[in-house]
Amino acid sequence: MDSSIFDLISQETERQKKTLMMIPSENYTYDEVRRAVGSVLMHKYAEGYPNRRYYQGNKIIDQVEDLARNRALEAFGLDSKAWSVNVQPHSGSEANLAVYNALLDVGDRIMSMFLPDGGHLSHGWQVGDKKVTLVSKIYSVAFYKLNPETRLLDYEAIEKQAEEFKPKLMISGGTAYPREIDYQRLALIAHKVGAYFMADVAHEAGLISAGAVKSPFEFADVVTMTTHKTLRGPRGAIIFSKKELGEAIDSSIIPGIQGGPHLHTIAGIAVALEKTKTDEFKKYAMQTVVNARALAGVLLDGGLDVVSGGTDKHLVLVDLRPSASSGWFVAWALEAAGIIVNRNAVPNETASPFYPSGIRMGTQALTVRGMKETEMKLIGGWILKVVERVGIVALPEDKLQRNSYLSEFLKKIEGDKQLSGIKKEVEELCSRFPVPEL
Ligand code: DSN
Repeated sequence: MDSSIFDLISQETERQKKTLMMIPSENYTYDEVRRAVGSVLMHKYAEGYPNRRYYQGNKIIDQVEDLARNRALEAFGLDSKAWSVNVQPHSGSEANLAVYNALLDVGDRIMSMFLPDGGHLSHGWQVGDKKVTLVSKIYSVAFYKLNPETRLLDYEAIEKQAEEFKPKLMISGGTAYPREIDYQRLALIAHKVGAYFMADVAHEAGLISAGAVKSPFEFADVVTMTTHKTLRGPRGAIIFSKKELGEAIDSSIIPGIQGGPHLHTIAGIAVALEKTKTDEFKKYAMQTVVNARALAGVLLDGGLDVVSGGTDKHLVLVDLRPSASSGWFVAWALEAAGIIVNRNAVPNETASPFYPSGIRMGTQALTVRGMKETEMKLIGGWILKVVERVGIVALPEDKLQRNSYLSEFLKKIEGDKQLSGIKKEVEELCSRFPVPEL
């Protein structure tokens, strides 16, 4: 036994049990998924697709991938005559890249959401003229922004921009937009200017499958998602496309950008997809949204600037500037209190990506533990106390740029009695709501 690694895995298991997992892109998966992902399927090479492999010995493997594909269609209520599905992307970014590679030529135009407003790196992010992503080097990308007042998508402005920019691909979705997206409206805009419409629902996938938020499938040409967020599967991704685009997307994955599929992961995805059919999963998805709304309400009542005034899904975004703080201070102080969130850019961001102005929180993993509105009130109350405490113990903003800053600040919060008091309460709550199957 490699005790170096397995000791670390044990420590990480304990950390996951004793702290509140509130990063909206994380979740606890199922024991069966962990077993599938750790199975002998990882020994097999299977370039190609079921019944069209470049390697021998794939009769069983083909059944695994077919099961995953069929379950993916079922999980989202899709007809195999109208939709194709590819379960091989190794990640969400590769899924998106495969779509661009299939549908676009070098230099073609993409229109996607501005990253600090809640978009995603893989949608072609560039900083001014600085092309920081491969996608921005290959394609010409323009970003739509949120209305700066409401911090909501401004469909009229998007329409105007699309008419001027004339993208070949319009993308919705990202990582930090807490509200429902009007997929019908975006599809209309995209199709009016002759663009494909791709909905990236990495965050919402599980909620969509359960009917807890709107589905893009009626309107989009392509839908991409990761499998490990609200969907509760292993790390991976899926591409759904209108039937006529399926062949191009399959070829774009292999030989386009990937080699052998990770069948162990695909088996884990299949297990997670089957679970979406259960009443338990549907209840989890609905309660996740109820919990996020409850959490947002507590934070709003406590005087925090909850972006857009609330949420329609699993995530809550807080702009800390009106509280005279920053995501950097608060995320570390919350960690000292056993509450794991991530610091995040917010709409109208004025700070740098490494020291952004907000924090982003999700309720999906808390809900998996069985927590409900009562617990959200408790947790929201702790978050408010931590923000208040940071206001007292934080170092001046100008120190943010110093290398020694983190250790200085951590030392300060390490011995802080109020934070360690909350940490004890968090551990007590965690022991009352154990993580299932861990
Ligand atoms: N890193 C994911 C998130 O946190 O939303 C997106 O890739």
